[in-house]
Formats: sequence, C-alpha cells, structure tokens
Amino acid sequence: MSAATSGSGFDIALPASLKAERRGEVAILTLARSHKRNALDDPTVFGIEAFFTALPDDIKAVVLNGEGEHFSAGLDLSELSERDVPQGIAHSRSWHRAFEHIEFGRVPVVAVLHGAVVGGGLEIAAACHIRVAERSTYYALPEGTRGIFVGGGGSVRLPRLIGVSRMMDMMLTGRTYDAEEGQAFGFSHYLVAPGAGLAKGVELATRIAGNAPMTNFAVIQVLPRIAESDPATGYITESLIAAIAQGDDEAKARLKAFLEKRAPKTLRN
Ligand code: 1HE
Repeated sequence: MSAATSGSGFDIALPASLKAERRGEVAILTLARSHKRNALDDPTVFGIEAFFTALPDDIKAVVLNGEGEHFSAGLDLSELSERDVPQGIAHSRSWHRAFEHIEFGRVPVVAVLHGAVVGGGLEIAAACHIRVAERSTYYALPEGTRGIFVGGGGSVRLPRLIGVSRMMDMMLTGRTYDAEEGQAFGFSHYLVAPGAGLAKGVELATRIAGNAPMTNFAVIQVLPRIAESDPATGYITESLIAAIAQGDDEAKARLKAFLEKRAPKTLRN
C-alpha cells in the first residue's frame, strides 16, 4: 500500500493498482492495473474498500474508471486456484463488503466504462449509481465458462438492471452484449464516443455534487430500500424521507430561490 497523498489531495493508503485524483468536490478513482486488464485482485478490492470508507468530507461524488483498453477483466483468476470452500466464502464476502461501501457509501458514484466490463468488472460497475459507457464497451459474465459463479453481488444487483432472464442467458451461454445493447437493456445510463467517458462522468459527478446533500442521501440510501419493500412500508418511508428532505435548510433555500426566479427552470436538454 502507498499513501495516495502526493498531489492527489487524499490521505488514503492505496495499492499500486489504484490511483486517486481530486477535481474540486469530485474524486476520481482509477483501476490502474492495465497490464492485467484491471483484473481485481485482493489488494485492489481491499484498496477500494479503504478508499470509500475514508473519503474526505468535502468530496461529494466519485467517478470510477479504468486505465488502458479495458475497464476490468473481473476477478483475478490467478488468485482462485488455491482457495478452499471457507476461503472462497470469505473472498466473496470481502467483495460484498467493499462494493457495499460503494453502493451504500456516503456519496453517489459514477462508473465510466470502456472495453471489457466482464465478470467482477460488471459486478463493481453495477454497485455504482450511474454508468457511462463508451461505445467500445462490452459486457459478459464468463463465470459459466470458467466453472465458477458470480461472487461480488452480481446475482443481486444485475437482475435489477437487466432481469434474471438475460443474466441467465449471459451466464449459461457466455453471450456478450455490446455498448448499444447494454444501453438499451439498462446496463448503462449514458452512451458516449470512445475517449469521451471520463469528461462525461466528471460532468455528471460535478452536477450530482451540486445537489442538496440530503437529496443525494435519500436517493442512494432510501430509494433502493423503498423499491425493495412492500408498498405500504414504501409509502410511509417515502413520506418520512420527503418531510426530512424538505425540512432541511438547504431545501428551503433552494425552493425560495426558485420562487424568487433566481433558480434555473427545468427545461428540455
Ligand atoms: C488476467 C485476467 C483475469 C487478463 N485474471 N489475469 N474474467 C475473465 O474470464 C476475463 C479474462 N480475460 C480476458 O478474457 C482477456 O484478458 C480480455 C478480453 C479482458 C483482454 O484481452 P487481451 O488480449 O487484451 O489481454 P490478455 O493477453 O488476455 O491479458 C493480458 C494479461 O492480463 C495476461 O497476463 P500476462 O501475464 O500473460 O501478460 C492475462 O493473463 C492477464 N489477465 N484478465 C487474471 N481476469 C467475485 S466473482 C467474479 C468472477 C469473475 O470475475 S469471472 C470473470 C473472469
């Protein structure tokens, strides 16, 4: 581990496979193991957990991207051969813990995808809140071919994006989806030209960082829980969080600004 302090503005010890950079209120975390196609080994996964756990308070959104030709080739397969069953469970749980710090961390996370987004690479992308895909992106779950199963939360998160049926097809047949298909099916929210992903990701993250903090909290922490609860629980939880959000000083100031014609209108893009 090396402290990612030099010039990055972060006081977090990261492995060599991760780079962190600051752009105002946005942090950019880069998978930097391109010689192994950003395959996720243990130090990288633990480093991701450390990064999201220790994010400075003034960071309001994160962009996650990857160096080289591919976002991530998934699990580092070279680590797999020696593990027994208890170690396999512990390994999967370590991914769950790390990715939970992304999905239910303090701030929204925008993933910028390109090239291979496969196996565990797709699992980490699914833990992010927004996905921007460059047109070079392709998606696959080669676990079936490798004789293994998803272990980084993919069986929970991916069906929410594309449905169980498509995920079954991907795992059973080794089928890949290209960037256009991924956009149509729900893997990505934004589709951009090759090389344009980071700028788009930072633009979106900067806009997200400008939201009221209570709204961002409600969207990433409460909305997914409401969506998975029974309707009666969902409605009452919605009322509670809506009242909490609008009771916040930030919301009052923003509503006043609109009524005094100082805030932008909601116009078509
Ligand atoms: C790796 C890995 C890896 C590359 N683990 N070392 N993931 C997969 O099944 C995808 C496996 N990777 C590939 O299919 C290809 O590498 C790519 C299509 C992504 C890229 O191809 P290419 O031609 O650009 O690179 P390469 O020559 O295949 O790989 C370059 C090096 O990276 C090479 O090592 P080298 O020492 O010979 O130079 C590869 O061995 C290495 N490499 N991918 C380890 N994945 C929590 S459960 C999650 C389960 C999964 O993620 S399963 C999916 C695993």
